[in-house]
Formats: sequence, structure tokens, C-alpha cells
Amino acid sequence: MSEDLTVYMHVLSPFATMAVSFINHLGLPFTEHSINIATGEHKREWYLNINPEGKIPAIKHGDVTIGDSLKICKYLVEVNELETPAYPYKDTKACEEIEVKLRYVEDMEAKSKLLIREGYFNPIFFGGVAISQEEFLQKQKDLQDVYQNLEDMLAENETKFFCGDENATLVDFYYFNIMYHAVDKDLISLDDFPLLHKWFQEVSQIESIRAIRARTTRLMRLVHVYGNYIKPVIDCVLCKRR
Ligand SMILES: N[C@@H](CCC(=O)N[C@@H](CS)C(=O)NCC(=O)O)C(=O)O
Repeated sequence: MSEDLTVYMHVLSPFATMAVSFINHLGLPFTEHSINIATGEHKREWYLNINPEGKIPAIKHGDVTIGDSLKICKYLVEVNELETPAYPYKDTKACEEIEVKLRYVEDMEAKSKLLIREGYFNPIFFGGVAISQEEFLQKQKDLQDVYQNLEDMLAENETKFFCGDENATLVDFYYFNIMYHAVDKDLISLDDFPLLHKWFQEVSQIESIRAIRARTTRLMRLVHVYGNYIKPVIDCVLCKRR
């Protein structure tokens, strides 16, 4: 039962939006608890008791606590014994296919994080030094290589979703969520990946995904205004005071 489910998240975290969109897709009720990464709330003792890795997302479900977006999604389907094509946990063959298609998860996570952090958040939000154009292009190229692997995977089957034409699965939820955070910030383009581009349009219409992406977009607009217009003024005032 999921009445006592709390999801610790932030709409700017791809992994958190992945978990939230999937849980909403499953129709499970939960309480959302937004974690303030900027103030280091995810490293406080109370949160480390929930997720010792100090990362978001995480869940508390009764006495059970779990971190990691994919583990969370799989656990919730199984513990609630849900019959869902999004993760048909009783169907060994289907689950094997899902695991095979998720083989680029580590690469996707590492390379997306680097590009988003170094190419976007550090310079605009946390006041870090922007990386050189050369370094940026290299990080972009590294992520493009992962996108090419996904493009090839779609080309192998020529299906609407990664695991068939009928239903989006955990695979689509995972890759879409990690991708949209980079694509919507114009850090990378899908123009060179026609199949991925078509798939992206398809998955973007799933209601729970559309909803969480819209929330990210709204907050990103504020981040943009803050980083480009408000923060420079504050920095200037503080600098003149010194
Ligand atoms: N593999 C994890 C990755 C989670 C992750 O790295 N989350 C980031 C936010 S996007 C985080 O909490 N970073 C804080 C830190 O590493 O200190 C998952 O899928 O949930």
C-alpha cells in the first residue's frame, strides 16, 4: 500500500523527475518533499538516514527507505503487485529486455551530469567558472556518443518505444527524463538523431511526463532570470561595497 509513501525530490534533478513521473504514471498516491540541494539539505543527517548516498531522489515507504531512481520504480511496482506494462516484473523475458535496453544508464548518468553541471548550473546558478568552449564541445561530444547508442538501439527494432510499439516502459521513462533536462537547456540537440527525435516527441506526450517537464520548465525560466539578470546585479552591488 502506498498511502504512506514520501518521495524526496527536486524538479531540477533528472533522476528525481524520472522517479516522480513514473510513480505518477503508476497512479500511486504519495507526498512530495522537495529537497534544497543548494543549501546542502541532501547531506544533512536526517536525509542521510533516508539515503546514505546523500542523493535525490529517495523514498520512504512505511519503514522502508530507498535511493536511486530505477530501484525506487522497480520496488514500488513489485511491492504494490502492480500489473503494468511499464514494468511487467512477473514477465522474466520482458524484464530481461528492459535490463538490456538500460545498458547505457551509467554512461547516460555520468555524461549528462557533467554537461548539465559544467555547461549550465555551475556558471549560471552557483557562480562557478564557465568551462572553455573546447571543453564544452568535448563534453557535448561524449554525450552525443551515448545518444548515438540509443539511436542505434531504436534502429535495431524500429519500434515506437524502446521495448515495442504498444507501451512506454521504464526504459523510455529513464532515458527521456535524463535527456529532456539537457535538451531543454539547449546543451545538446536531437537534430542529428532522427529516430531519437521521433521517439522523444512520442514520449513527451505521456501525461505524467508532460506534467513534470512543465514544472521543470517553469522553474528553469526563473533560474534563467536569476542567473542572467538578478545575480549579476547582486554581484555588482556586493563588489562595490567591498
Ligand atoms: N543513480 C542515481 C543518481 C542520483 C543523483 O546523482 N542525483 C543528484 C541530483 S541530479 C544528486 O543528488 N546529487 C547530489 C550529490 O551527488 O551530492 C539515481 O538514478 O537516482
